[in-house]
Amino acid sequence: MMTDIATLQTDLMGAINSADTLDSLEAVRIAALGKQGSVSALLKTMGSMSPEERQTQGPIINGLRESITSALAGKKADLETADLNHRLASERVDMTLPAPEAPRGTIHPVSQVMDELAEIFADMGFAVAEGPEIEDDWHNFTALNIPETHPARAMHDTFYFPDDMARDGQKMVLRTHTSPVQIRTMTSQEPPIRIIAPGRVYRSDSDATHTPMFHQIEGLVIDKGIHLGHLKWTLETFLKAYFEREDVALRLRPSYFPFTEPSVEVDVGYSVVNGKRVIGGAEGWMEVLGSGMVHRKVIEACGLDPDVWQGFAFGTGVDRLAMLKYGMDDLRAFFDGDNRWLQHYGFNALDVPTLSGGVGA
Ligand code: 2NM
Repeated sequence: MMTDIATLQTDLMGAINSADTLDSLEAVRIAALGKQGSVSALLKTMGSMSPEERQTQGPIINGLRESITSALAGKKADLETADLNHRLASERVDMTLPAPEAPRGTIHPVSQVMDELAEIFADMGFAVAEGPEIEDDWHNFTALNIPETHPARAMHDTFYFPDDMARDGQKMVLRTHTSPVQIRTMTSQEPPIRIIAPGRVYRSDSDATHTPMFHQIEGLVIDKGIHLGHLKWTLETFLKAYFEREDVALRLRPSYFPFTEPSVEVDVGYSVVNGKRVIGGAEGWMEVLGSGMVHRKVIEACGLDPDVWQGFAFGTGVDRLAMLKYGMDDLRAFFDGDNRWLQHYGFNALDVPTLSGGVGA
């Protein structure tokens, strides 16, 4: 029995030492300590031993188990270290290698278009304003003349936060438009105001043409004596600069928004070239913007006197503007993060959009 155990110990130690992979070491462990293992079999024999026999054999068998267990653990650690060292050596990146010919990353079309828009409006004297994406009910709805029961609240498919996240008794929402940024600007800055507010907005709506997050840009002008003529000139100048052509025809249609009176929807003329709609000409009309004269109740809600200050506002979808200018036809691909799409539609990081160089250059 003693020699059996000594032989088993020598054999197992040999097998452990010569195991050169984690898999072959695991095979040795199972052969020794697994359910059907040789050491496990010895441990089981202790149950049928006489007390005297157990007193002499017990420590020997347990000693065997302990030494095999610790030899296995030691060898496992060695193999893991060797494995890691091998990977560290073979997966090393040579930082002295030359950089790839061209940068691999691209500017997302949404970022590119936002830069172009900021550039165009900067030229007309507009500053860029930003605000929180998590808004309170007052800034997102109430100040915009959208009271509790107004159907526009349902129209907006709002993502509401749970009641216990209310702040100052205000229910919190993911902003459904960037208009709360205009409200924040009117309540914190003295007119005259000329701003654009680009950014992410959220609506609980998802299908082939709607994503629950999308990008909007809104503009606001507040000054004395502002009228619909200023609105029309601004939008026409913007659309011609953005689409980079002079033959952009505008069609203004009366509409309704709670925050503007009168409200105006703006269509642009398009023509069909190689089966695709291209802005310019007037074969058909396509809606691109919502706008209007800021409602006097909105001006009042922001603490301004509507008999002194007037203004206009407008809003549109950045993702849709990008699709129209650069010919993408699937909105959902914008947010898939598929590098092949970005390689195709993305922009070179070194092309800075400027008006003089052509914003789409
Ligand atoms: C639109 C259409 C029409 C708008 C109004 C305001 C504010 F804050 F001044 F009242 N901000 N944005 C507005 C007006 C937005 O988007 C389609």
